[in-house]
Amino acid sequence: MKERTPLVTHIFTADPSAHVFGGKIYVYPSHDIPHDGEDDDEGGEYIMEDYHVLSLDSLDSECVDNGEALHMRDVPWVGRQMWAPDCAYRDGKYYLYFPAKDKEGIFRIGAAMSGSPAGPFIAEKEPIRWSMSIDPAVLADDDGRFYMYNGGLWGGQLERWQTGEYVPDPPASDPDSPAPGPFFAELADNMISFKEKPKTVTILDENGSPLKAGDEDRRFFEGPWMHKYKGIYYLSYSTGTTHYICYATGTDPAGPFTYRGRILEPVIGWTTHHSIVEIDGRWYLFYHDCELSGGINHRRCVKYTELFYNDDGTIRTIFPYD
Ligand code: FUB
Repeated sequence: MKERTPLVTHIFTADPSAHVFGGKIYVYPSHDIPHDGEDDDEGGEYIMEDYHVLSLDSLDSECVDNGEALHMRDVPWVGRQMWAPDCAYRDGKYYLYFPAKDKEGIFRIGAAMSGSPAGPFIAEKEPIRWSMSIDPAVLADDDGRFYMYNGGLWGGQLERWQTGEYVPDPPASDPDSPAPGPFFAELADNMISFKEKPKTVTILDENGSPLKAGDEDRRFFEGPWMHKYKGIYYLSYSTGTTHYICYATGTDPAGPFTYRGRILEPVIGWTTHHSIVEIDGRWYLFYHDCELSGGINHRRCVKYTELFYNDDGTIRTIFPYD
């Protein structure tokens, strides 16, 4: 596959979570459905109903669409909008984590299981207890523990959980107040439940103060991803309204993390969403844009490009069309 070109063109794909399982590359994207409806601030245009797992033997090979891996018709609790998923492997089983609105219109995270990284996956009948909001990403840490990071503002409903309870119409946040962070929870040994209620992760500025809600160039919006490089935890995420992929680093998986910079400048389209994975000793960014559809926000395509670290552990900013 060529860098910075769509991995597949026969369907629209977004939100790629990439992993190496058994020496092969697997990409878990959302599957955008074309329609003629309007965009809105709640993400109503993202009406996805199923997942297809993509795979590549290596970055030089063609990308294979392994077909439908899970459909909302087979998940009893789901009402609509199956958004950005991720996958984790433990003890011979693959676990797909996915956000969707339940029948009441509240985003929850579901889990589904398979013996194959390409699926098909069998979903649990209920969402994960205490789960809320969108965009799960799971880190398999070196010590055998698994952590989920997730959340998203606006259509992702993160503002609605700031009291710990679901509030359908929360007051607008003060731009000088600390920005809502993503949720963090350790997965239990069964991989389909949390050990305890998710906590909020804090992202600090260079002075050790929490990033503010009005700091739209740097604060968390959606699409968290966690990877480890040379023993340091790298939390990366989209800034949404300003369309950057940024990152923050820390020494504890639960945070706090300190803002370090930008990984990806804005792409064609409103959303930006990514994952970072090591393949054969080099590091890659998987991301999406709307190039394939000529800029239609809900018709996206997933791509990859190499990512480079500086000697001090900072990441070189990627300009996607240079
Ligand atoms: O794909 C639907 C939503 O758009 C995702 O959950 C967000 O991260 C954004 O990419």
